[in-house]
Amino acid sequence: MFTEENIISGMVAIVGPPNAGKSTLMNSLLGQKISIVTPKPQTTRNRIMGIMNDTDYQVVLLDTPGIHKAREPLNIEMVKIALDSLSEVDAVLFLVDVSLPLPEKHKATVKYLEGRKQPAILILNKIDLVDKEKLLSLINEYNDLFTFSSIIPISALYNDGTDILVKELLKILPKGPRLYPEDIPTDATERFIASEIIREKIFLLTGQEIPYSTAVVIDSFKEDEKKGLVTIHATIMVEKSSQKGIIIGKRGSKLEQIGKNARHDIEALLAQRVLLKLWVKVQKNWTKDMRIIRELGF
Ligand SMILES: Nc1nc2c(ncn2[C@@H]2O[C@H](COP(=O)(O)OP(=O)(O)OP(=O)(O)O)[C@@H](O)[C@H]2O)c(=O)[nH]1
Ligand SMILES: [Mg+2]
Repeated sequence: MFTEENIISGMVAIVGPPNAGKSTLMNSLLGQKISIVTPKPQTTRNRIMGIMNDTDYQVVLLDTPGIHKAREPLNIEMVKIALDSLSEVDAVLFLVDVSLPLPEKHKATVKYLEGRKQPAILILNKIDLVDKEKLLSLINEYNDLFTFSSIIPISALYNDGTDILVKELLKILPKGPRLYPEDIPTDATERFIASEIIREKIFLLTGQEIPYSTAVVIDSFKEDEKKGLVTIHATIMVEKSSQKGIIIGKRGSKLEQIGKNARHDIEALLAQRVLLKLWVKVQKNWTKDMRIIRELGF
């Protein structure tokens, strides 16, 4: 029997360059979608918690924004969130995309792991895209950079190798009581996840700088239990009026599509019918304004 005091219990940060598959891995380990995923880099902007529970362990995962060379205030804040998460955790999963060569900038990123006492596992993700030889040469290159406690090739998308990853992770985490109740998969509110789902649809349905110039604010979130209906009002903030036009689209078609796709996923999340009303507002250069960035909850 495992008592509440002697289970394996730890916090784990998933860090790495943008687009490596960090959010995909978190969702895959949880068996449910908590973090949004898109093919575009810099999708995740916050620290998103996902909690894995079993009879003999609790692993609290922190999905983080991609670590990159940031210039704009919003990006600097995102990288800070990722790096700060390193100080909160018992272990680090450093995730990279093996279909890309090991660039100079990864070498700089690995430096952030140096001098820390927590163990770090190197996760080579997207192995479905490369052959074994490429994998072996990458393993050698990373071994020269840093002493990882282990190196695990996986495909987060196809859930391949993730069982081995969990086994390795449980070996390096401490024992202790659960940090969170057993029945909650995340500390994120439904409100926050709804705003992220809307942002995901914007990332998927718009191009160029638009995704990076948008933020989503939930203005109201009202549940009518009798009707089994949740009414959500949300504002999409953009930086320029030209972007407002693009998000709205011809006769409102783009905004309608964003709303429709988002509503579909939010209904699945809440297991209720959802009425989603979206507005678009210009908030000049908000990505450069620390005050607004803070107001948005970063
Ligand atoms: N082929 C393949 N694609 C993957 C795999 N894992 C993730 N992807 C894809 O890679 C893209 C980025 O995935 P995300 O999970 O959003 O990556 P991320 O590291 O969270 O990205 P940011 O939040 O932007 O830093 C998406 O298109 C995923 O479907 C994988 O194992 N194989
Ligand atoms: Mg992500």
